[in-house]
Amino acid sequence: MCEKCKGKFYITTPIYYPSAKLHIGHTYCTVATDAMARFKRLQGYDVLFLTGTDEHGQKIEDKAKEAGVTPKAYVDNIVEGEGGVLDLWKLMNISNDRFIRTTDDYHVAAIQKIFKKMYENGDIYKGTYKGKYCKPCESFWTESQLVDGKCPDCGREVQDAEEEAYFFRLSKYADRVQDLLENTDFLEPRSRVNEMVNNFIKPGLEDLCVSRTSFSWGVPVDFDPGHVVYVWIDALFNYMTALGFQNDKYNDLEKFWPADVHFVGKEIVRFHAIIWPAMLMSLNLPLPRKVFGHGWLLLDGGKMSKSKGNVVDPYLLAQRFGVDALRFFLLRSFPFGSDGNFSNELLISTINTDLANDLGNLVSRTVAMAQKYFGERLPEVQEADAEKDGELLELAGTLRQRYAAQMESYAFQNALSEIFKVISRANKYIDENAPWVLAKREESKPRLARVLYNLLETIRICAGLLTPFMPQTAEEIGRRLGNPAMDWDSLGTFGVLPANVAAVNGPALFPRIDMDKELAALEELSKPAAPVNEDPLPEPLPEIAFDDFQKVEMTVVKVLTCEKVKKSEKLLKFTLDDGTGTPRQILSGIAKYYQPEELLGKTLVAVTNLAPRKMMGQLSCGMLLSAQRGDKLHLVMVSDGIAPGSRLV
Ligand code: ME8
Repeated sequence: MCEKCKGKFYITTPIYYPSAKLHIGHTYCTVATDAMARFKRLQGYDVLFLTGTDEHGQKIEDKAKEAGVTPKAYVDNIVEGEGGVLDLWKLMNISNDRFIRTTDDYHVAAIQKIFKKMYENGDIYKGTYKGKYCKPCESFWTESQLVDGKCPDCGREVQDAEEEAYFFRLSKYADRVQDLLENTDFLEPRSRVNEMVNNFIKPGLEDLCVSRTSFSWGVPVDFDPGHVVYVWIDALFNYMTALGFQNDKYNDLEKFWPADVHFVGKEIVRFHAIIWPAMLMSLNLPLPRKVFGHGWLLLDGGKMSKSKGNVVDPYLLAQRFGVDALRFFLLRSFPFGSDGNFSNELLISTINTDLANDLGNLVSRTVAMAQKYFGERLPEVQEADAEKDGELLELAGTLRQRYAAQMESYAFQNALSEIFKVISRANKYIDENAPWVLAKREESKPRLARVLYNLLETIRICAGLLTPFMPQTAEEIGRRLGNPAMDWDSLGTFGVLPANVAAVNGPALFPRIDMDKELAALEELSKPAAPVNEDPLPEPLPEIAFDDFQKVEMTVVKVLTCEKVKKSEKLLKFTLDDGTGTPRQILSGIAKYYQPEELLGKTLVAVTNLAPRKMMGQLSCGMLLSAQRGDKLHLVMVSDGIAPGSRLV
C-alpha cells in the first residue's frame, strides 16, 4: 500500500480542568496521545491531534472566588500563564495540531446551537432535578450509584440537590449504547465494557440532567436565561467544535470526523462511552471509532489528584531527568490500560537500566568503535555472515512489524519492549563478535566493518521507531549516524544505512544517575514551602521624612563574642567588629530565640548611632536589627562577604 495515501487520523486527549496546575497524571495521557499521533505521522497518516482545556463549571467558579479574581482571569492564568498548561505541553514536546479552550467564543456559540437542536428534536426537555451532587467531580448521581452513600468516583460526601433543570433523554438510547459497547470494539480495553454495562446501563439508564441554575460560570442556555449548560455536554462536544461543527472557525469536520480514537482516563469512560455516543445518536452524527480508557498513575497506592494534594510535578522531573527520559518512563513502565504505581525509584531505575545501560551504551560503544577503528568512514562492508549475523539482522529487520502491531493496539509498553529486545540483542552481539579482537588483525578488518555496520544499522532502526516516544533523542542518534533515512519505509528494511557511514560521537545520551543521591535531592526539593506566618501584621507606623530616615546609622557588624547576661532571661551580650578597630558592645533581648554559640562569626546589622544605655548594669552601644512577626524573631543576617563597617544606605 502506498505509504503516502494512508488517510487521516484524528486523535484527542481529554480537555483538562484548569482548576489547578497539571500534574504527572495529566502528563501521562498527553504524552501517550502524542506518541500515538507521532507514530501515525511516521506511518504516513494525515494526523490531527487535539487537546485543550475544559474551563466552565462550579469548581472553577468557586476557585476563582477564593482567589478573588473572575473565572476567566483564573483560567487564563492556569492555561496561558507561566508554568501553565500551554507551557507544560511545550516543555513536554507535545505536537498537538490544535488547542481548544471551552471559553473560546466559537465553541460557546456552537454549544448553544447544539443544545437548542437537541431541545428542538425533543431529546432535551425541562423537568425538576432531585438527586445527589458531588461538587468536586461536578457529577450528579442517583441513590443507587452511590458507594456507601458517597461519590463513586472520588469517595467524597455528596449533597442533596433539587432544581429546575433540562434533561437529556439518555434512557432512550440505552439499548443502542449497550449494543455498541457489547457488539463492537468501540470501547477498549474490553474489561471496561462490563463495567459500563453492569454498573450503569443494566441498573437502568436514567435521563441526564444537562443544565444548572445554581451557578453561572458556564455556557448560557440562550432560550432560557438563568440556566447554564452542564459542563460535560459543553466539554464532550469540544471534539467536534474544534473541527468546525456548528461554527465557521474551522472547516475540518468532513475530513476528520469521526475521531479515530479518544484517549481518556478510566474515571471518565462513563461520559465518553455512554453519554457521548447517546448525544451523537440524538443528532444523527457518526460515532467516534474508539474510546480507549487508560489506567491511573497511582502514588502510594492512591490516585494522584490535585484535590488530595498528592501530586507529582512534571516540571521538576523534566528538569532533573530530561523531557525524553520522562516521556519514555511514562510509557515504558506501565501498561496503558491498567493502573501503575509511580515512584521516583522506578523512574531512576528505568532510566539507568534502559536508557543509560542498554540504549546509551549501545550507541556510545558502537560509534566510539567505528571512529576508533575506521576514523572518518566505514569502508565498504563485506557480506553478512548468515550464522553470526543472522539472528540480529532478522530481529532488527522485522522489528517494525512487531512494533506496529503493538502500537496499533495502544500497547506502548509492549512496543517499547520489542525495541529493547533488539537493543539487548545488539549489546550481546558486540560481546559475541568482540570487535576489539577483530581490530587487532588487518585481515579481519572487513569483518570488523560488517559487525559495526550491523550495529549502526540496528541502532538506526531502533532510534527511528523510538521517535514517537523520544523525538529529541531519536534526532540526536540520527545525527550521530550521519542523518540517515528514518522514514517509515526505511525502518522496515535492514541495510538502508549507506555502507560508508560516518559516525560521530557525543556526550552520554543518558548519564547514569546515582539513585541514593538523587532520591535525597528529590525529597529535599519536594518539601513543602515554609509555612505562611498567620500572625496579624503589625500596625503601620506614621510616615516619616526622608531626612529623619537618613539620621539612622545602620552598619554591618560581625559577632566576635556572644554570651548570656547573668540573671537575665532575655539578654544576650555581644562584642562586635564594627570596622572601627574598637569592639562595640551591644545587649539584645533575644536570648529566647538564639543560643549564643550559634551566632559566633555571623554578620549582622546594627544601628550604631543610638544613644548608649545601661541594661542590667551593662552598657549597650546600639541595637541589632531583627525581623519580628507575632512571636517569631529572626536577626537580620547579611552575606559574610560584606565587610564590617559597611553602611546601609
Ligand atoms: O476529567 N493518572 O479533566 P481532568 C492518569 N475535564 N490519568 C490521570 C490522573 C492520574 N493520576 N489524574 C488525572 C477531566 N488523569 C475533564 C475531561 S473531556 C471531554 C473532559 C487524567 O483535568 C484523567 O483520567 O480532571 C482525565 O482523563 C484527564 O487526566 C483530565 O482530567
